[in-house]
Amino acid sequence: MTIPRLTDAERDQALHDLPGWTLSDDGLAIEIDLEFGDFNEAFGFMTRVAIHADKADHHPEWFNVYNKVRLRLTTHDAGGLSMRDVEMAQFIDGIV
Ligand code: HBI
Repeated sequence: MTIPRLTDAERDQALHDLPGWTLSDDGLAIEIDLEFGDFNEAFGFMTRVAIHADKADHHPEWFNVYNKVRLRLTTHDAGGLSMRDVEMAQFIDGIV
């Protein structure tokens, strides 16, 4: 499925509107490091994101150790950032 990649201007605007998220070194993703009270809270967060991701058919790349979760959002089908990543980041910002 071809999903349009964000323009540089759209990318910059998205990052401006998503505090805490940063552009990856390769420029293809947005990333954030989150810290929760304990593993149970972290995994509960991951469960909510996983359910949303499956409904949205858009899945994060993530790493969890105890109460920390690192997320990377990119759109493989676009070869970089798309609105799907922005929407997923907005969802995440809304539940942390
Ligand atoms: N998740 N992050 C991400 N990027 C994608 O391009 C993507 C996905 N989840 C599912 C998906 N694409 C669908 O197109 C599957 O058919 C591959």
